[in-house]
Amino acid sequence: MTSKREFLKMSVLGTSLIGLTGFFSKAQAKTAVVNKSVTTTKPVIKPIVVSTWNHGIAANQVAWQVLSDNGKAIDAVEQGVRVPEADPSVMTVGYGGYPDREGKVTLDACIMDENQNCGSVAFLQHIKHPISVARLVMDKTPHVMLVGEGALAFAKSQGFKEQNLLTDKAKSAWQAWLKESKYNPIINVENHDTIGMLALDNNGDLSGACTTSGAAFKMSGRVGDSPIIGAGLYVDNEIGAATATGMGELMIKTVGCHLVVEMMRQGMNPEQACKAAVDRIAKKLGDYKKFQVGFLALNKAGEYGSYCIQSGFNYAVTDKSGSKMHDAKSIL
Ligand code: SD4
Repeated sequence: MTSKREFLKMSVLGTSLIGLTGFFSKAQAKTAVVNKSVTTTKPVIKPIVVSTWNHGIAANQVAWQVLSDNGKAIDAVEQGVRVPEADPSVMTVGYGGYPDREGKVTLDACIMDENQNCGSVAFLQHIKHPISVARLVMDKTPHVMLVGEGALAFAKSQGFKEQNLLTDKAKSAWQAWLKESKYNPIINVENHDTIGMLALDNNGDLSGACTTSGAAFKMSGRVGDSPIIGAGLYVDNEIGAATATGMGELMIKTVGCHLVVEMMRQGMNPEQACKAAVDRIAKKLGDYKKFQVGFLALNKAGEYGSYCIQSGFNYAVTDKSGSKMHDAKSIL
């Protein structure tokens, strides 16, 4: 007898579900429709890696080395996002990131694989590579998310070394900000650069990673969308994956990346799904024009797309043909 898993595999191959209700029970048929996978007549583009912003090019190159060597998507995204985490010139991710209003660099990151495994850290200080701590939360603990002191203690137990993440440049920016101390939590084109990365490997498996120092000069203890599974990142290996950048509070309120993946499940292509999530945010939030939110999605067929509120969001795509930057479409 056909198991549910085998049946779902058949739907990936394009088997029509219509008319099967006589063969399967009503409940089975409903599950199959709800879980319908991305089907395509075009050849699958793999491997492929996509990531947010200009720093995505350097990050994708490292991810590509893993993918082109037949490596797993989960390893590719972890290795890829470590590049901006270590780069002090990227002032919104990892080492060199802008601090909170108390001058502390606090990092958020999460990672998710093709089997729905995920790991996350939030409000983590003194550790240069939060994504690798998140990976170990996924691989070595029974939990999904560790925060603050607990996340730091876990990182240290795994051999990570504490270091000062506040560079002179970030410290000067914070000191300049302190003169007015005006807390204006608008994340717009001047104040965002989280890296979110999605990859499809040669095996056809999807994974994603997202890492950030969050909103500059945020309140101490503030956590954004980037370490929250469903908000800043989501992966469903039957359908596709999504990641986000911009004002995290808006992604959390709408569980934005989960929404994008669910829209793809309903048949939208990646760009349409990202637009649907941006439109949802715009509809729920009267003054959306003040904010920036950008989604980036990749489906099981290796098709990608993006959408944002403000123009200016771009993303990097790397596949067999090389690397290229794309401008996301926007409402404004
Ligand atoms: C946050 N979404 O913490 C992040 C900020 C961001 O590029 O995207 N920065 O809200």
